[in-house]
Amino acid sequence: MWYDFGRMDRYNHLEIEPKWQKFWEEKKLYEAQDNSDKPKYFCLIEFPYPSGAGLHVGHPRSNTALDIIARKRRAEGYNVLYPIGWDAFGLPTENYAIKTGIHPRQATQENIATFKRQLKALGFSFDWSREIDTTDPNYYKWTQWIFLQLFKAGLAYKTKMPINWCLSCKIGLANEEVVNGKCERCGGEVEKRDLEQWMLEITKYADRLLEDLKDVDYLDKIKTQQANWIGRSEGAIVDFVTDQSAGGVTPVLKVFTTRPDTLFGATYMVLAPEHELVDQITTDKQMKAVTKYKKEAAAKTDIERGDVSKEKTGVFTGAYATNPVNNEKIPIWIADYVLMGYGTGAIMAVPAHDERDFEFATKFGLEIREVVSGGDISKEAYVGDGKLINSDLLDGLSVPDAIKKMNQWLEKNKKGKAAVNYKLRDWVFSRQRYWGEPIPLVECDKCGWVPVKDEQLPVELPEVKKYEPTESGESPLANVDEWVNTTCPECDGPARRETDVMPNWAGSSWYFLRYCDPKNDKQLATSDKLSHWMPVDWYNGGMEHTTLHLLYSRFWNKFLHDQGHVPTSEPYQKRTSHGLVLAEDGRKMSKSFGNVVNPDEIVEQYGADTLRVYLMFMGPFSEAIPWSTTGVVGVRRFLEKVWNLQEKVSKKENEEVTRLLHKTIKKVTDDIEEMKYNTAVSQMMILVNEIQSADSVSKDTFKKFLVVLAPFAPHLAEEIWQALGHKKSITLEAWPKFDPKLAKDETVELPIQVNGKLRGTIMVAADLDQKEAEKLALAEENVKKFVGENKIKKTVYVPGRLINFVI
Ligand code: ANZ
Ligand code: ZN
Repeated sequence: MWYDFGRMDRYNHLEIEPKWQKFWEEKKLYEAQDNSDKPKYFCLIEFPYPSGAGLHVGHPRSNTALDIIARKRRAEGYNVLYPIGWDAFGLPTENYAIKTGIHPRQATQENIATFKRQLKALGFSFDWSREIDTTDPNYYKWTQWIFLQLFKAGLAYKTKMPINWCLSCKIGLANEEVVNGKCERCGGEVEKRDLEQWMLEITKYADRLLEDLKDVDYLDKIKTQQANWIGRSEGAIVDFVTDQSAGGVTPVLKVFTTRPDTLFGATYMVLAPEHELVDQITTDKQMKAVTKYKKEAAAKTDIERGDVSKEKTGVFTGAYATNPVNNEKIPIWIADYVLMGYGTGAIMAVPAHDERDFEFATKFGLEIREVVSGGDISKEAYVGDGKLINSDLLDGLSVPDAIKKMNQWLEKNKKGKAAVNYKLRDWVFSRQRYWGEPIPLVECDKCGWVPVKDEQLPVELPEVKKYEPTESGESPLANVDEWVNTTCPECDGPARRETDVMPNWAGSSWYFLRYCDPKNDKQLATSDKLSHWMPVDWYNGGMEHTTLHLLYSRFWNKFLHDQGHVPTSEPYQKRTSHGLVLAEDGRKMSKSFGNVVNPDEIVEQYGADTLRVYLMFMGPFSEAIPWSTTGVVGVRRFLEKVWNLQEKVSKKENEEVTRLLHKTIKKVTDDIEEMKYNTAVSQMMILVNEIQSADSVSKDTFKKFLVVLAPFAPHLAEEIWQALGHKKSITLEAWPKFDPKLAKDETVELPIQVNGKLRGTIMVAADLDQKEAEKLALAEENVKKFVGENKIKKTVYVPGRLINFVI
């Protein structure tokens, strides 16, 4: 007998799981080879932020999904890189330091240790030898180096920016960190403040970031999000000359419009309250009202201002501008529905064809002049088949033609030109905080901003006693005189270090590159290794990161590619996303709701394999699914059944089991590629039930089943595999092939009717598709005869039941 009856006692995950984890690690089974004849495959998950709360059961959903891909690819003969690391700079750790006085580095180390223990207990096939940590000076040295390349290429600049300032966190927030006008982190008040900020000119890459989406395999919804965030609009910039000249200069207002065809319908103009020309053009009489309005607008967030449901407000500046197409004088207003950060911060208002303008004009009694026929001016203004009216040279043209003609006219008469505008803004790359990468620049009175020399990188974070930002809003680093005061790398004169640090998006914008060569201290990675591994073949992460993180990292990769440091222009060939794991009560898991599931407890009680298989089985991968303890127990039962199948192994096996095995191999093979993990698992359950009710299963069938189960439940599969007498890990076993004939559903006798009368039958697969069924049915001799030369008007096909031709 080849198996040991002694093993047939309980399925003891507590004994099995740590044992095989140790075995895999000792054998270095998951270490990726930089030199290998095998084709490479780079699987990537978003590296976690090691929070104090430990691993969340949501993390392993994505990790397991790509672990399954990684394990399958190894079995298919690929040299796989499936790395892991820590995105460890950031606010929670810093706020913890402020509260407890524990250095963020120490807290980070402790959190990493916890995460590492938890991830290892789940048996992921990460290449731990490539572990990276964004807060390690050997890592952030290269983050700083990349920043300097951007600076040297003219893509980093410092400017006063109105930023969202949280009064209690004392930190500048990105727009998406402001939720309903409040700080996303603490819920506190947010106001606008002008602060000097380092900016990265991502807008220079807007076109390519949009254009190159066609070359990558991202889920459609992800491409859409990227495109919407970039927000490309085609239109024109038009110059309106004002009537308020000061000191001999007449201010010219530039507007961006997507509808230059409607210029004859522009009956007034609106400037954003912050527009730089507001004070210059406002008449004395209107100055008081304008100043008051500007103050009120400053207190609102862009989100409030853009809210279409809010009643429109605004004031007249007293000034007029000339509409370049008809020389009409139109009034200039300021209103907060025009945002400074978009286009030119000024618009020509066409109330007949723009909803917001319509509301505004109605409220303030401004003229509404229709210039496109067929539109209901009170609602959706532009109707596709409308023709231009009241528009002189444009009359009778369609909207697209009128846009073209007007753009030509503007250019010819030097009153404007066709233009493309993007919603995408430059990236605010400064944080006035401590726990981030220091920006490696020095300010010298003589030389200005000077990059730190490469040999002097990394610029390490100095020790500080207090982590709070200063009252002035400067970073706590500003208080460390010995660190701040330095010498200029250019002229050796006295100089000061930049005290802002980088935002938490920095380290994650290039980490995939570092995985290719994590220990290199001469460069961020050798070109050989980058060429070997890049691009990432499959990247999975949360939908919440498919806008900014994806855009930022694509930008950095493109820039580094342009500079000759990186082989491909796009970093990720394929990008998918998982849904959240919700709490059993259907809400988000949160400490404050007391509904958090701790993965440690699940691993302890049911085992890592149960957790892994459950996370894949719980529901469609892309959907948010509530946790279910009953579901976990059900999966555990399934694995116990697998365990017990060991008793059934014999030389014999019935046909049904063989057939189902091949079907299962096929389904699991296909489903994994489409991330239909839940149906892959249910197919394996069907097979296991079938074997259980059969007398026996052949060793060959059982082995093949274990190989397809292994990516899901690697510990259990390995245990049984080695119990079957194998000395080598199941990881090294090739992915089984299926026999397409056996994998097919049973064949059925399909009745063929012509005009409802039975004319023949054929043997076909039960799930045959319609096209094939028609072809086969029409080839049948008797059917051929009855159909003859007649035209088939209609075909009714019920797979497995019948096919009927109506002639
Ligand atoms: C005249 C016009 C007539 C407009 C019409 C629209 C319809 P998208 O498509 O999002 O790019 N606009 C321009 N700058 C703005 C700003 N800073 N704040 C608020 N609105 C602004 O939108 C472009 C349109 O939004 C522009 O085209 C402008 O209004 C407005 F029948 O100009 B339009
Ligand atoms: Zn200098």
